[in-house]
Amino acid sequence: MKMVFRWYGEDDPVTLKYIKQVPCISGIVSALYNVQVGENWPLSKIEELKRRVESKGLGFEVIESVPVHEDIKLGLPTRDTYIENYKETIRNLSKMGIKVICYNFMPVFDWTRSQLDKVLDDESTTLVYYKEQIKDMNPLDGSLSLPGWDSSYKLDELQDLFEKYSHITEEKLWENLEYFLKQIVPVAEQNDIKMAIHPDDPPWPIFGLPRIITGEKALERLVKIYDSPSNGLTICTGSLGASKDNNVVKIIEKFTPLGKVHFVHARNVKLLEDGSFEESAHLSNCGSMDMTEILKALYEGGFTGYIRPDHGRMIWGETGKAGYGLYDRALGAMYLTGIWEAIKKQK
Ligand code: DNO
Repeated sequence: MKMVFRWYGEDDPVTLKYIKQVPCISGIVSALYNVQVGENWPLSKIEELKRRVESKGLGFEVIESVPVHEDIKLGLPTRDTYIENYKETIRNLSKMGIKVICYNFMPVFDWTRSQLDKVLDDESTTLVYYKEQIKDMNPLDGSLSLPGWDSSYKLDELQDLFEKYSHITEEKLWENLEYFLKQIVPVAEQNDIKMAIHPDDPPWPIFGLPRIITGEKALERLVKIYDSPSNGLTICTGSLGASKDNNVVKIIEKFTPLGKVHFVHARNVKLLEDGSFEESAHLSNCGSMDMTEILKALYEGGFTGYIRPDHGRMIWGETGKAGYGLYDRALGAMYLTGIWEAIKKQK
């Protein structure tokens, strides 16, 4: 496995220099943040990012994410233009040495939490999803700003999107995903790129919008849409693990030996009685996920892909992008690397 770290580009307070100082990190996961969703990623901009990352002695082989335009998810006639752009982006990324592209198919909102700064007993802060809080939230209120909330939408655009999605059943969303993949995957295959879909986070419908990449059955259906090593998965332990219905270890045991797991987001979540959850430190006894079992399943399945520590708490007074500070993620990366080393040496 290759341990990588997410970096949000020049504006990220966590610098490449600091990331490089975490000894287990071999590469960066990033994206072009100033290209509009649906537009083609220009070669020159990708090259610039690659140069920046590599100049610090870090690898650059994973993109998270190339976002999918809503018209593709909605199956609108305009989708074909956006799909062509996506193909061009795949070709350009391949030219720059990218091996894995992470993407998701969540309507409108990406990952969603109800609070970003829940204070824990140890006075660190973390991201949480409390069902009670979500119940009282109205995305059309306009003043909400949480991760995954695309603040570039104006209120009327958001209303329009909600109206359009009111006609999209889960089955229809699957059809639109299938249409997309059947065009994208062959291009990825020709260009030696592995597409890795990220599960929906949380893995259930929110605000009346459909969500389909929710668990084992969905992943099975996904890989069957187009049988190719380029049609694969990002296993996000915290997203899948947020639902009691998902057995993350079993999911890993199933898909890793099939060569479908290209990217792993490793993080822990503490599940609460009512189906809510809190993000915790990576350590197994801080949450509901058993990281040793997770890594064992990957190891035994022959995993050779990329893995990154996922959201951490904000600790030691660090400020910045909630969940994406340096300290707790670095602790997580070292912890995961330690487990991996121990598993490997015992074999
Ligand atoms: C959350 C992330 C997600 C992820 C996208 C993948 O922190 O794991 O935002 O980047 O959903 O497409």
